Amino acid sequence: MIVIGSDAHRAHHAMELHGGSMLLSSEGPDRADVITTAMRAAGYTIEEPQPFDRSNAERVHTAEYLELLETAWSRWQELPDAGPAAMSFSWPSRTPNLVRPDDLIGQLGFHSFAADCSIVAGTWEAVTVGAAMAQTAVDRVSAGAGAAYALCRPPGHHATADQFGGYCYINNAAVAAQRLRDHGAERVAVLDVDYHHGNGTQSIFYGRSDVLTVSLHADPMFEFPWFVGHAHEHGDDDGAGWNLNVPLPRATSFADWSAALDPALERIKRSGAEALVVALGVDTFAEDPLGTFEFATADYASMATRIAELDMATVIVQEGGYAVDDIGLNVVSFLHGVA
Ligand code: SP5
Ligand code: ZN
Repeated sequence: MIVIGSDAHRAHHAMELHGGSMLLSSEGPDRADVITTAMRAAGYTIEEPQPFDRSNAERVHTAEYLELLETAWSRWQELPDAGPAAMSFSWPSRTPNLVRPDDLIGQLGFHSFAADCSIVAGTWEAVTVGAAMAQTAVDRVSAGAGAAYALCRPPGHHATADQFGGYCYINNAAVAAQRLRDHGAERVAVLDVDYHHGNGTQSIFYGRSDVLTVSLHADPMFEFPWFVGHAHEHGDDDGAGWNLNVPLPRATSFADWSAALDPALERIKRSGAEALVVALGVDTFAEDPLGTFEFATADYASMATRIAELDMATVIVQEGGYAVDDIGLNVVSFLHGVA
């Protein structure tokens, strides 16, 4: 198994609105540091990514959105009352014909959808190196490696073409899927196993049939990202029939989740996809402070073994997982199951 990682993620630790206060985010550097330590202990060698390919990211994100991510922190510094993290206090209402404002705070609102997410000094560095990991993992798989894992941090699957949220800024799974397409795969499937719905990935490919998006997740009737992630969302236009959501109840066991995986794997087989991207969140773990599912460490190996039975070239990108003490063992369990 090829593993791509970097310490550049440490530059990013944002703030999030929690219980009415701005707190240091649950999505912190310790997550990737613990995964790195566990992987090295398990004998994996971690390779640095190649430089970030911005043109590839611009195929799934708008240029003006990436530019905001890149410049927001320095623009924020110029504000007289700049606090420790750049974020808006106002988001677009349900109104057609929205206009992107010139003002930084207005643009931060225009380009985000959740107050669990903000921009700090190292955000751009971390998110571009994270996307570069996904890109390098794709390049290795396109060159013939069976599977590669990108230790991305922060995660990506909530980020849409032009909005950050859910701790996500650049959608690494979407970047990977697009790059696999651009390297010649006629069709690509994304399987999102994070506890939360992969709303960003869904939305980026919602009108396209060349990238199948499949997500198993906590029902948005009770869980973030709310509003989307329902079973009736099948895709639009050319993408009609190319999105599959499997919302699941609170406290879902691995046995029940695994049964729900059957139709998802069948859909991927039937799609004719030539490559697979797995958006690997381990916030389905029983001890996860953000989740309600009841998975054990060994379940990630079972999950991976079932996915590996698809026998497809596979790029795995790291998404959520906040039970930091166990996150490394859970990821290693998954990777062992793939091999
Ligand atoms: C990638 C991913 O798993 N994103 C999840 C984003 C969920 N954000 C909302 C979390 C609300 C709970 N906040 C708890 C903070 C405790 N420090
Ligand atoms: Zn999650």
